[in-house]
Amino acid sequence: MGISCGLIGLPNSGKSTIFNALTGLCAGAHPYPFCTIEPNVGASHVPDERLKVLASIVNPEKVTYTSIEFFDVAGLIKDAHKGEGLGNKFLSHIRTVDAIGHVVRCFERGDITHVYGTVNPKRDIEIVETELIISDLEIIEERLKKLERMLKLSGEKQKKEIDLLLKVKSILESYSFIDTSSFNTEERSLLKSFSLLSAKPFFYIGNIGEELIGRTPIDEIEEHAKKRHTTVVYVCGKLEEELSCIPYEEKRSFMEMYGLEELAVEKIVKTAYKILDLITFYTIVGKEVRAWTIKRGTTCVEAAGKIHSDMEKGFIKAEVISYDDFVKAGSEKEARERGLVHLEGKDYIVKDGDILHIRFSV
Ligand SMILES: Nc1nc2c(ncn2[C@@H]2O[C@H](COP(=O)(O)OP(=O)(O)OP(=O)(O)O)[C@@H](O)[C@H]2O)c(=O)[nH]1
Ligand SMILES: [Mg+2]
Repeated sequence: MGISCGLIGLPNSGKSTIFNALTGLCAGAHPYPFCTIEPNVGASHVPDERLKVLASIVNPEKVTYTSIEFFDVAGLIKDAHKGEGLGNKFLSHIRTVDAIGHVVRCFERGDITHVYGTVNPKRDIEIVETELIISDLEIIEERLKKLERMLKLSGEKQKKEIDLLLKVKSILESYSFIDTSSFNTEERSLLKSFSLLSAKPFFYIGNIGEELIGRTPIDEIEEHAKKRHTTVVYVCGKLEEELSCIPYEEKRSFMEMYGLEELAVEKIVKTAYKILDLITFYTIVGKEVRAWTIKRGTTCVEAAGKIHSDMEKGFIKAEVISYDDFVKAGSEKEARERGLVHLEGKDYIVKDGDILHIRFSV
């Protein structure tokens, strides 16, 4: 199972266009605000050059990429929490995603309405982030009201939760996001239950016009991203949407023509992996070569559990070959003969690119 990413931003910032580019789907993307009402959901393969190389060596019947799911929701505008535009209730559709991509309109096009008249990334980011924060504050305030009623009847546990929520509330009221690493494990798990958008890893997606390809970064977004300790990816949504509809070989020559080194899906997936601190391991079993996504720091037995719960329960050892060693050796047999396969126990921390063969017994 892969990861999920929600796309947010002002109306007409290009969320659905980018969603289409990422998933190859055809969600409505038109030059009028509030085109998207119901959320669009779609998935994309996680582009993986190493998996391709492994497949070319092993020649399996099946190659299984890991996937990333994208959610495209309605546009947020100022005072959405008071019901402006489509309101803010639709944000519930992205409360369970792993990461958020905030689409910021940087392309100039007079015929595509900007709800505030001009292209102004800094102002737009602040409007959207204010609404996210207010939406989270609504959840916190509602919970606080409930807890305060309960406190009259009971005790300590509620008191702890109230203290935590008051702390989070004051962070949000200062227009900051929640850095979950500053809370202890118990607080983090409690916080997780509220699915706060402002506590999720996020990044900005600068949606640029063709004339800006190769002419980024854009200072005002970069400055804001630095303040928020995150990163910016620049894509030309419209061009990427068109590229997603053409065959692979032709795509590469168009990319060259436009001076694009990577596709939006490659940039966005890479960024999502980075901010979520994810790595990939591989399995070569029978006729299948497969990629798996895990959090950096995952142990071998936990990784085995990703493949199958029986492998976790009955874990004995794992045979591990690094991707580089496998490619150098040219085959699993040769890698074994050269002594490049090492046997690891359940506490071994899986490294990016490891090829695992789990020995288990149930
Ligand atoms: N020129 C240009 N047009 C774009 C770009 N990205 C999106 N558009 C156009 O902008 C319009 C709005 O794009 P959408 O993708 O529908 O925007 P949205 O953010 O999903 O809008 P809502 O669903 O209304 O919130 C469409 O006509 C797109 O074709 C871009 O990079 N360049
Ligand atoms: Mg849309």
